[in-house]
Amino acid sequence: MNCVDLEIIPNAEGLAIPGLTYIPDYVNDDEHNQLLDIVDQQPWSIDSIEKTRKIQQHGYRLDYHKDFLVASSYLGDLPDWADKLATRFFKEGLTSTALDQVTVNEYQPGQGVRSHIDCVTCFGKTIFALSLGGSCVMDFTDSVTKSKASILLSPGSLLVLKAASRYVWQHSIAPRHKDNYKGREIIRTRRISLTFREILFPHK
Ligand SMILES: O=C(O)CCC(=O)C(=O)O
Repeated sequence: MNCVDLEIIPNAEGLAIPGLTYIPDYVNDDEHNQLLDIVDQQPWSIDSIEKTRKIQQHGYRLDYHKDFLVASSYLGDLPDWADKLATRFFKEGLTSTALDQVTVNEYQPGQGVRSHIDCVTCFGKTIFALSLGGSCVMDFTDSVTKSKASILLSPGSLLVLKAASRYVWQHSIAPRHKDNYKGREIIRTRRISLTFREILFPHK
């Protein structure tokens, strides 16, 4: 079992964002559909930053003020489906630390997420996002050089952010109904992302 963090891997699109790994079809169609079914059987709440998007939280409940985590409360062990994925990430060497928080994000067409770097003092060095449902373009901006890059997140894909892609590059999803990607128009449909993080002390 390889539990060592992966070195920088050029993603499939050849993006020059150090530390970004994009794995298309990380889950197969059956796993994808099962995950969507499970998520859709759980209650939703409203996220505390954007105030419009629906979320579900597992492991820890997180409350933010602006970008900063102001409170967390332990909710219990991750549910089976999340624990299985977190264990798989660990076994495959995608993370060397245990992930203990999962946020499920729902994006209806027209919804997005503002440009941000995940709170550095609140979360560990690797951030995961597994995409389900519709595709969308995620935009990246280097906080220092202001260079920009975009990546298409397809259903079943896994995005792993570490190193500069986690600490230097901001990521965002524009609130729009369709994306243009490499000359292709992609109509947004409901997208769900499963984000996995490690909560750092003293935030837990
Ligand atoms: O929807 C995603 O894939 C990313 C979500 C995100 O950036 C976040 O929850 O901080």
